[in-house]
Amino acid sequence: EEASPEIIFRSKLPDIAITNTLPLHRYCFERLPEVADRPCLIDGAEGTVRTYAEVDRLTRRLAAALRREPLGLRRGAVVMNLMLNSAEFVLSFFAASRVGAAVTTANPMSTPHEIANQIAASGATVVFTESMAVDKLPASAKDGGALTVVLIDARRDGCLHFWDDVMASVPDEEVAAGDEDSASGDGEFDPDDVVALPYSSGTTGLPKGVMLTHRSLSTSVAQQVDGDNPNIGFHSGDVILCSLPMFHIYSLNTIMMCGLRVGAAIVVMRRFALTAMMKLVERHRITIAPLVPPIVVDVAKSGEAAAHDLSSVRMVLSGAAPMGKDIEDAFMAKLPGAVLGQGYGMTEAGPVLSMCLAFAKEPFRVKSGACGTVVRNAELKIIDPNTGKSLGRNQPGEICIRGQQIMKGYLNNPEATKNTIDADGWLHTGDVGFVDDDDEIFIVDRLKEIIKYRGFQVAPAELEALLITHPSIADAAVVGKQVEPEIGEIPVAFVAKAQGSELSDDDVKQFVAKEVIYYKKVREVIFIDKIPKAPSGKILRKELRKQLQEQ
Ligand code: AYL
Repeated sequence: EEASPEIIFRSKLPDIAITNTLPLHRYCFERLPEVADRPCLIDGAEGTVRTYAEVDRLTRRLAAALRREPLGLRRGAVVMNLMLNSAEFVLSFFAASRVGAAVTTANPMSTPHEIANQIAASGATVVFTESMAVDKLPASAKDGGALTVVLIDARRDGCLHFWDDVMASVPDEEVAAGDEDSASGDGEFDPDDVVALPYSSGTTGLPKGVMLTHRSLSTSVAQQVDGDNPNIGFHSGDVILCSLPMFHIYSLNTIMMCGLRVGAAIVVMRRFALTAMMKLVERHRITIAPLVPPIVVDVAKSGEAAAHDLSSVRMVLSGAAPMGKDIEDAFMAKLPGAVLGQGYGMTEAGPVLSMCLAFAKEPFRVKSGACGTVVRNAELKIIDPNTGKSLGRNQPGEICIRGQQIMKGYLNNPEATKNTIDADGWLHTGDVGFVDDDDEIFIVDRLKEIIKYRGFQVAPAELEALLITHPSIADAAVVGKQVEPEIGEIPVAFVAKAQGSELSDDDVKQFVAKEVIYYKKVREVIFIDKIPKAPSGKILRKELRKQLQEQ
């Protein structure tokens, strides 16, 4: 039987020549000679400015410190960034890149249990963190090895202080040694080395380490901001708001890496807060605001927008969760001078699959509610989830992506990798969408289990594994429930009680709340006799979701 040809969608922008064999820090700072004296990182709270030359110099100093004792990091090492947004986050990320190490990122609000899991799974031996998280760290790294803790905001016994102990330990003449051409101290570098290791549950199961390499991330950045007509027309005169957490791939890639690549100024907010954000827009004349749908809703609903001069903003990006046409329209009424559009990403995809073409330097007309067109230098197809056959325009199916930007695979998990990236190199997203007659992508559903609470991932498998450890719970299943757009979805637990148990829904909620970060909390509990399952043992989530809708 002849295989029918695949239907492949491409960007409307032509492919460009992409150099993706440089270490990521060199790629992101490639324009350093031109932008050396321009503002690079602006501290939102303090207003202090560090130039590109200063940031570059500081990452070299930190890299030198990482190479020496007591840190002694080499190519292949793993460092954890466990902090809210800060200059130190950026410095440790690029210092790690310089020594050939990978950075695994995590939310400092995580529980001790979650942090210990990620440290053990990633093999991190050094943690950059802050006071709010330091007491939650495990006593040691993987297999009882030493865990070195670098604190950015306090001094404490048993920890190194970022500035006083680590940065100050390097003699000036050693800083320049960070200049050599390779990423690692020993002169070895491979573009397929892992540089970022965020955790994501992907289409199924528990969170897994997503191996993003120097090659994949520089390709992704190039697809967004390189070329004569970049898909996102950022430039060195831009002032980019960084209110989304850098421990998440959206901010790490589209704000931090893309912002540095173009030589823009990045205004670093420790964490998002609506009023503070508007004040910063005014104070620094912010031109670019990358947001997530819940924040777009906050702004659209807030009476405060009118009290601030937000006229400097020319571009508002939204991504990481669905945003409907009505929200887009309500927001635009508040910021008529800006272009609002969506990017669609998935950690495993490098992360950006598609980006709004109204952001291009030479913009295209786009439709409200679309989440962009596939990025250049990549291929996208829509497949029938049952047959695997590729579908034409306007036919919804599973979105698949191929290109050099996608992950190398899941860390130490070839099985999960094989289930996500097929033999032909296509990454299967678990998202359902279609491509319309103008090459715009619309996402309409999700095949995968994942729940999105304000843009953050909640993996049902993680909550189910926890729930069934409760002695009064015989079986459990967790699905997402659509709620107000400020939140998106909440995790709802279906629980089958053990025989004779008096368990209440509050008992269940509190049991979970003790072990997980706030956005993974079970917000509703439904008791049920038996969890519906296929003969294979797979939970029939569709049935449970249907039950929720009928509630
Ligand atoms: P993860 N519309 C609908 N759903 C979306 C969208 C969107 N615009 N973007 C992401 N998702 C969902 O790994 C979708 O289900 O990465 C996708 O598979 O935390 C899942 O979220 C992936 O969640 C950008 C813009 C990065 C967006 C991103 C997304 C990162 C979210 C960089 O510039």
